[in-house]
Amino acid sequence: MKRVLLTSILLLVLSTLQAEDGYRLWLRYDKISNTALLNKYRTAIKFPFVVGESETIKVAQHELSMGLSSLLGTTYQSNTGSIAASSLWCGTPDQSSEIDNLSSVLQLSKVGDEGYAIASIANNGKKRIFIAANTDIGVLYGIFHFLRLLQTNQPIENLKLVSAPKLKLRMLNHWDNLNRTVERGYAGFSIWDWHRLPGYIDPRYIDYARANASIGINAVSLTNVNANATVLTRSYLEKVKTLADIFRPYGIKVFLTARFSAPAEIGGLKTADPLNDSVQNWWAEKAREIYSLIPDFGGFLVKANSEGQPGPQNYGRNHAEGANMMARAVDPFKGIIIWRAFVYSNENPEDRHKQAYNEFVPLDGKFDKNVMVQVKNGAIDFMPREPFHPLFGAMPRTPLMMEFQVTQEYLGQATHLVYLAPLFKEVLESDTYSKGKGSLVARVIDGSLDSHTLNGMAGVANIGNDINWCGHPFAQANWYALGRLSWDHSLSSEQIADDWLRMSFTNDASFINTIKSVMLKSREIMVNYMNPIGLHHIMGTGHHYGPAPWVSNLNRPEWNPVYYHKADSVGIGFNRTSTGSNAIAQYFPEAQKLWNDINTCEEKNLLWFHHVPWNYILKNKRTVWDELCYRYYNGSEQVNWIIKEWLRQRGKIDDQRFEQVRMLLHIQAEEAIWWRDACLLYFQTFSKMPLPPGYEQPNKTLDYYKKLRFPFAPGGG
Ligand code: BDP
Repeated sequence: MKRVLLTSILLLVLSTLQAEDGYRLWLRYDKISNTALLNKYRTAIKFPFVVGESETIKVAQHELSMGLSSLLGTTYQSNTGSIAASSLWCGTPDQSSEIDNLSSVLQLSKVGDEGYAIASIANNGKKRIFIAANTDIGVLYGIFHFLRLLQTNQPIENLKLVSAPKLKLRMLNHWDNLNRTVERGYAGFSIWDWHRLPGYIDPRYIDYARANASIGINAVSLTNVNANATVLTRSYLEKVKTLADIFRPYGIKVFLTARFSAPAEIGGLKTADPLNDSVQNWWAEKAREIYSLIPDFGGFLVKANSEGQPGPQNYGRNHAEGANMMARAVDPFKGIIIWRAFVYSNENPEDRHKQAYNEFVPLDGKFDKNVMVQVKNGAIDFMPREPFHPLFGAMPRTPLMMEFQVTQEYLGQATHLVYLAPLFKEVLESDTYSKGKGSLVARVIDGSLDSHTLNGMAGVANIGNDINWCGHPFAQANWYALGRLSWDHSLSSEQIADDWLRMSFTNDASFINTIKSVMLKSREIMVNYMNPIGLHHIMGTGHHYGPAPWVSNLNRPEWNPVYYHKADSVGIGFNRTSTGSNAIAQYFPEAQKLWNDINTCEEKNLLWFHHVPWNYILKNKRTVWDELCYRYYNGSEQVNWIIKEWLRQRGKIDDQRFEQVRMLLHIQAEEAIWWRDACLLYFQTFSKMPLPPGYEQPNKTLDYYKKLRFPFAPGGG
């Protein structure tokens, strides 16, 4: 008897422990611990009804029943019980005459195809909460919002809110290979189990779709941009169809990456020339085949003539000719082509910063109407900090889509705690000045600046088959932030962090306040210990982990860190002003003016745009060398501050994630010192200046750092 009891206690302990492995993401729905609030919610919510029959409505009913039952600790089964006594009605005007009658009070004219309204309204003598939308997917999004209000312990007495997405395409780009490795993936293998699809449906696909729908993500590209044509063969398309069928009720469209040479590789043609009739027919046929399986297929995402990928230039054609040929194949089915602007070439001696702009701006206005050009946030490559890409604002006749990187390739991968919303916001709120002051990047990509109806934002996913999806428990916040900002780029980083923390951990105010402040500072801390004052691209070769500013022997000049920092006996930094590469001329005059003059260029971008003497005195009276030392040391010390704050949270959250984060933070602290010492020791060989007094001397040599090797670092794809 005793043993049975002990075993069940052990099992209980184990199961509670297992429950906090991070799998549930921000959709934990744990019972509300504040009893007064719990009672209020229970009183306010009776007999929920979600009206309708569609697959999406079924999903919505299920989510609502599950969410309410779990949060409120008592069974709520939607659409059972008395509709007259119901106090929570969800649906569309088409399905519910009550909602139809209230559509102007609910302001449904403002919510469009995907938005929703949530309002408390006295109706037939009863106070009810309505979650209403014009479409079923809007109802599902509204239900997720309502559940979020409960999860974050918000009042629900007098609700009156209207929400509609600012962007049409809210997308995750997976860089997943068919063999399940993930290029730049740090959270295990791909969640797409290609080998066992279409027969075996991993329940994870459904949880993935739920998580995306809960933050409004409505498009996913399944495969690596360094594409494999095999995914376009029949047997793989059947697998893709299964995923598309699973995602459809959640409002998610599937895209595939298309290898430009596919007609030759899998189609038996001699060429992939976009102006060749048989090539055009091949793509048209392929599109027909795909749409016969997946009628709402989103379209293709294409990386062409970039880093060795095939493309139209192999046949003397330009990017528009390539993109338009594919666009015409998917156009009859309302598909789109997302063509990436991430191009640069080692044969081009021009500053890499300038190459995409030079290539694409002349093509503005030449793309078909169903082509979007996807532009990385900065002109180099997802660095910890980059000024916004000069293409934003420079192609008014082409819908430009934002590409952020959620997977932290250059930001500590899945080991460092770095909250990316501040990075995303910094870019979105940058002023391109393309149409005068206030021409923010956000307004370029949401289509409002240049009146584009196609618009969107994508994030390179950080998702893998690790039990917690993203490797680092806090990396989930970056997936979450990408979704929330794609829906509404005016949300603050703080609001998003607040919601995420409450939903993922606890509503305990002291935990929220402290850890929110950690999250909000984390990106700047990392910039300081990795890439202060505008340094960039000084990471290790291939795996991109850790510092290697000394690398100078790679074949392609623009792959060498020395190309970017240009440290020499005089100073450090890349002169991109009018006396240097003049990349700055690609920006509109106001931005140019700010950055061209060393006196007005913000310190955070200094070495991005200027080659600055080591002893140049900054506004804060420190020399450039002293400032670098200050930043590197400050950044690494700040990681210790994060650790201190984290240790104070013991007991406020589950031990499992507490310990996981604690261990990762210790690695982060060691690696911050690695960055600091390796970079400063190396740059010191040029500056020949000592560390300012009071700084602890590095305890390893530059040679030690240079010899470090990481043959099996993850993410190689
Ligand atoms: C770089 C990655 C590389 C990607 C490339 C891209 O290192 O793996 O293929 O971006 O965006 O940052 O195409």
